[in-house]
Amino acid sequence: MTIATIPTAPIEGQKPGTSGLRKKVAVFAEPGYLETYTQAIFNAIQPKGAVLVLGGDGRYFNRDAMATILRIAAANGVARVIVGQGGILSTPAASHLIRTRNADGGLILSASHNPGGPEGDFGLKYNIANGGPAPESVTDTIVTCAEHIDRYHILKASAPTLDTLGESSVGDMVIEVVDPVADYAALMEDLFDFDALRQMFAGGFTLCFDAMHAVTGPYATEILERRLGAASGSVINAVPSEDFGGGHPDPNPVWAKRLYDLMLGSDAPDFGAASDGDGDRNMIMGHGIYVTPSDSLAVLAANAHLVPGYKSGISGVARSMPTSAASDRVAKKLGVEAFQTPTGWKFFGNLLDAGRATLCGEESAGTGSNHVREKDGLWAVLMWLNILAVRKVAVDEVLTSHWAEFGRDYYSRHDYEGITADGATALMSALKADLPLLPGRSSDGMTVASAEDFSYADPIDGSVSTGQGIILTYKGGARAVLRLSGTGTEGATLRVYLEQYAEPNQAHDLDAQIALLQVINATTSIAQIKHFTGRDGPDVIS
Ligand code: VG1
Ligand code: CO
Repeated sequence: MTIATIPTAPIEGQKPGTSGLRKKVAVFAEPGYLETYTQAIFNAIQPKGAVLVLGGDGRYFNRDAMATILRIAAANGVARVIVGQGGILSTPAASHLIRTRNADGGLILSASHNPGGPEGDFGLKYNIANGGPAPESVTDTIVTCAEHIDRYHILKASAPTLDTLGESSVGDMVIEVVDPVADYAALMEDLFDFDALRQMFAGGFTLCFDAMHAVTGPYATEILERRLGAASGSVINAVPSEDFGGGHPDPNPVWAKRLYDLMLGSDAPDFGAASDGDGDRNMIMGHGIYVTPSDSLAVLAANAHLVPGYKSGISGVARSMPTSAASDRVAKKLGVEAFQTPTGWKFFGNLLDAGRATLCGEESAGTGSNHVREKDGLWAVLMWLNILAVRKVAVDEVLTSHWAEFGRDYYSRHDYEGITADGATALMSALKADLPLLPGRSSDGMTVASAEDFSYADPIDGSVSTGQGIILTYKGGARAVLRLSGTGTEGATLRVYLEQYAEPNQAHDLDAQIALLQVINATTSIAQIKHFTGRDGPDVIS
């Protein structure tokens, strides 16, 4: 095996964000950049003799990056790499493969919901042996290695194409190309009542699943159409493309507008859903109704016992801090633990491993369980379908009956995209400086009850993560959270999360933006959003 050792310069500021390292394709494609960062990961994890899983969402640069990573892996003594055919693995399927094959870890090539193509984004994320995103202790080591690196090792021979199933080798390393869908689909068959679902579709139940030209196309077609019998064509935008058909593969009312409009129109099917670039997010809709991800988590928690994989109940529910309190109310009623973690799936890993939480969710359309260690878009869709098959009611009835029992947490997220980094930092600093003065302050009919800069102590390993966002709790059951995005690649994005609780006997049929008007106005003025961003309103409301 002939290895080249190539001098390289340290790379600074490569701290992974909320979910791995994301940069413009042009940055990843700079000579030596991907090579150096990959070597930094290997310096951190010491992969001699290791078994790794490798897959990506198929975006532009996926194949080139994979060929480079395979050559560097071989030169670093990796024993075996398990790769999805064509370089494809959805994020939850990669997580499952790491677990089921007892791999030492995995590399996932994706920038998730960020746009793709030559002008778009690329990303690289390292997952650990439990199948989940590396915790901060590991990513901190990778950053240190990147800052001190002076060479990388790469096999001189080229890597094989990844189109043929089976084993081959480069140098001393075995490359095993597997069907990206098979193991994942088998896991779904274990968790859900496929017979009941087949009967539901045979009985005329209709569905539209928007794969957004991203990685879930092949998974959704196999599971929903082939195995469950949904009508052919139920999965739309099913063929993955390198630039996601020019859109953002982000399943929300803005980017999945075609589906959104279809579901609100008179010809809507019974159920609508979408997933993102790498298949870990979900959007759920019924005829005439959009289910917020926060409500979805609460509904799944309340109904999980109806699904075979969770029939003995759940141990706890974890939600990210900006996610609404709806799931806390369900946990309380079930008598199970409720956790509030920082944004990002990596914070759920310890709770899932320790059996403290069974279901987890984020307001950003991420829902999942202990079946893998990533959020899982298709899993969320199958949870909903299984619950509908058992309860034999429509999505809107599931929601209205949930609200009648638990009350409704009106919820919305306002994003100010592409603002200046200086303005964004100044806004957060001013808010932090004001924190002690905010309790008791009134604005637009709302009074601040408490204000905090969220920090999280992991209940399992005690690690502490500070500065995770500002929480403003208002009197009367309202809350606002402000934080800066950690996944963008241009300027800064301010996320403002807004919620208002309505008791079981209060109105549940208001438009969310109307129900939230006071908390929106109060937060806009207290955080001086117009002043610091120069914007009159958000770019994206979801
Ligand atoms: C966003 C979401 C967060 C999610 C992350 C990764 O992060 O808000 O909830 O975990 O994306 O999701 P941020 O820092 O931009 O708010 V994905 O589907 O990219 O893996
Ligand atoms: Co994603």
